Amino acid sequence: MYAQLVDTGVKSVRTDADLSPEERAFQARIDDGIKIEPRDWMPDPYRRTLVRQIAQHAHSELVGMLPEGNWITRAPSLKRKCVLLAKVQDEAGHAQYLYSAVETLGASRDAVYEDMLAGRMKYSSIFNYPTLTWADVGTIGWLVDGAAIINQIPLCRCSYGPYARAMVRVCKEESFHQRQGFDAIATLCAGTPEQKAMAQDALNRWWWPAVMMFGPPDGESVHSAQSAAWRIKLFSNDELRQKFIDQTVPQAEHLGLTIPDPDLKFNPASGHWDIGAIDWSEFYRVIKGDGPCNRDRLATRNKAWDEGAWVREAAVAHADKRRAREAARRQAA
Ligand code: FAQ
Repeated sequence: MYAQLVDTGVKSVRTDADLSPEERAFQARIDDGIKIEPRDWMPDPYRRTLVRQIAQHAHSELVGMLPEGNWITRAPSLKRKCVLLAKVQDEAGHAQYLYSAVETLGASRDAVYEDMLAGRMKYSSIFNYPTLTWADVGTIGWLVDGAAIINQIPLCRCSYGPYARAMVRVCKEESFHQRQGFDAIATLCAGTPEQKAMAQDALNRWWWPAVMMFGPPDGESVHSAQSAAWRIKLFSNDELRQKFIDQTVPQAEHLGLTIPDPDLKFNPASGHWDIGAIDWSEFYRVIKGDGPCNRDRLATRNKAWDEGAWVREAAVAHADKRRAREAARRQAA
């Protein structure tokens, strides 16, 4: 069952003539803006696309706890430590909502998770970069959560009900995360020259990976056309990337930081900021498993999974015991 639920890559949009009557009715519901719910009929490729995207999203939240988690014991003040603890915990919560959404599609949470642990399923490229200084933590909030919100706000209106509803709360929390990151960086920028230099160094290292987070350019995006037809994607990778750039450049200017792109310039004709060439070879290297931290991240997640086996077993034993006790009580009544 599970093997049939993993997306094998939908490369083009099927035309109306290719669709069965059921598929045509399904597409009409989507075109009318009606949400698809777990018990509704849906074509297998739609289900597989959602399992792939939502599971990858869930894995990203969970692996995304590691770079910032690295700084919980070294946060510069009690206030920053409390904020960071709460933020990292929120990301675990996001993963839980998303794994629950995956389960509504008939896939098992353990199966998709084990696929990630074995390197068969992806998580976001951005979490394969190291957090070398405290400024990296603020920069993740500012840029990575900032990018995540831009990508995820449209998902609140996507066609699959459980995914759309999960995104509403996630986006509210991400918005708080983005502001706390901006606040941490603003504090560094208003501090000593060394602190400001630390913020600039973090921006230099995170800018391009954040720009790449939105996925390959539209011309190379394998899934975009079909996902747009199914209203899973409401904007293209490049459209969202441009939105992020237009939003972030003035923020960097406000902070007195320089975006590490000598070709960055405002284009009065388009009303957008134009950027220099993106090094897509780096992106493809990272998503194939060869980024600076890919091996570390997977090793850490595998270790936690193995060492947590007894917790999972105890939870199942406890649930079985409660269920048996409840059944006995009902029989006696
Ligand atoms: N990293 O055809 P497309 C966060 C893959 S959450 C790795 O364009 P699609 C919160 C893609 O999977 C961040 N792989 O694909 C937080 C596909 O490979 P596949 C995660 C990537 O799905 C903050 C191939 O390239 N957010 O940050 C990436 O239509 C702070 C071709 O690409 C989501 O997952 C990438 N960046 O569009 C947590 C949002 N980009 O699957 C902690 C939901 C592309 O065929 C701390 N996902 N690929 O093997 C989406 O919106 C979409 O899946 C995209 C990709 C836009 C990411």
